[in-house]
Amino acid sequence: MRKLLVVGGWFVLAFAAACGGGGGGGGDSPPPATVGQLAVTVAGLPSGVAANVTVTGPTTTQTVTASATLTSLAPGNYTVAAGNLSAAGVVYAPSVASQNVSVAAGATGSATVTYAAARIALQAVATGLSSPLLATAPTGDSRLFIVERPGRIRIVKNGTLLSTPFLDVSSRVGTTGEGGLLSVAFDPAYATNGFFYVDFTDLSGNIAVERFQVSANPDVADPSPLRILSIAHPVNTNHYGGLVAFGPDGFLYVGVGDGGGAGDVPRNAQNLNVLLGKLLRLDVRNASLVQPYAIPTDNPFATSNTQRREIWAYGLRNPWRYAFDAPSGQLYIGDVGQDRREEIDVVPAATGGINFGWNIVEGTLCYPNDPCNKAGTTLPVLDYPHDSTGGCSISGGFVYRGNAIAGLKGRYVYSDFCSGFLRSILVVNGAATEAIDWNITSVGQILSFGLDAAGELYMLGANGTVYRLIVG
Ligand SMILES: [Ca+2]
Repeated sequence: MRKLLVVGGWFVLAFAAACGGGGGGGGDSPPPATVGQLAVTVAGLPSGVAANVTVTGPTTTQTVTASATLTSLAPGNYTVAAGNLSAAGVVYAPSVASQNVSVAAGATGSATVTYAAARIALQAVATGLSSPLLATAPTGDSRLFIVERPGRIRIVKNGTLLSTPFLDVSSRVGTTGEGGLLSVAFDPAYATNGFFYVDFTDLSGNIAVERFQVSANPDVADPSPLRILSIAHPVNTNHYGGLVAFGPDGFLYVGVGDGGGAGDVPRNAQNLNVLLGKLLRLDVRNASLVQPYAIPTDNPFATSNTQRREIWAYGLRNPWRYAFDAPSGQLYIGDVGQDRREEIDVVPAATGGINFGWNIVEGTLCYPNDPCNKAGTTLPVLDYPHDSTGGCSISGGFVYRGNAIAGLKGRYVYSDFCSGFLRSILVVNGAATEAIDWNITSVGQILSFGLDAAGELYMLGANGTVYRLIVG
């Protein structure tokens, strides 16, 4: 059954900010013959709300917060870039994020930035699922594949949740603590080779990565596995990590938690001799029983005899969800915190060997107390507290590159298991900007996100529902 939960709606405000030449020499007066002017009109914002507009030209970059005429400009091409903003709980998005204007000597160019309130609604595309932990699809595939924690992968096809699982490994999956079937990654060449990879905890609580292949029926997989990787995870039943994903480089990444408990007492995350508390990078293109994976030659410890060659990055506590954003070449990691901070790390995807700091730091704070030596660690671009404004356990999402929601383009979305919010940031030059809360409060605990082949986003609720993000 499909349900539509309308959280809000796009609407254009009936009023517009005052227009016209508010600055400099005035829009109606011709500028001197050697320079030009640019009249920027901001529309669609309530009175008193500052626009988020940046004008960049040959020799200047200026911030515009309200309608204004910029004077004494060198002739040439100017970019008028408009970003999202939020005011009084409402998100405003520009109709066009960037426009180019030519400014000629002795003349006044013009640009109009029109804002409208942007709202996101959630549309249920599958209900009655058992702890949906990931939604994904092979490249170019219109189906949506949903991982259920007890050990099944389900398919939504043409709007219908198929009753027969694509894969059912529940008899081999342990679900104690945070265990379960935690993710699936389709091979970049799935259309031709039919391979996909899953990450799960076995009946002993150890971490397993296995490869499967689709059967002659495209909606059902062959149940015989090829074991790629096993990682002992004794004692504790939390912090498995659990996401497998292919990078833009074609290698398989495996997020692995620190071994669990609290505080990483064995200091696994900083120990380069163990795979716990790491992001691993494997070449599985020629996977076989004899050699399940190879080490990419540019892994940071690829030639080491003392450190694990699988390691791509370290100092992670529980990288439950991470995401590659190919257009920007960035890797986003939502690393779950201990008792104080939840964090988002954003780094160039092609840079290996980064130490994300756990358990020296938790987010931006020393762990467990000041002081600490943060040298050599990469701190998050954003962290948030364990309190009423924050949450308790970040559920990392994806950078939105779809088409349905203009106000979300290029932004990284995330949630929190306890708070259930939907928030986004725009990362510019390594810094989090335009932090926005999209005011979604009604769906309870959020386990994870999904991304389909068209780049559209999904929120996965502990209530067993997969919600597609649509314009409200
Ligand atoms: Ca960190």
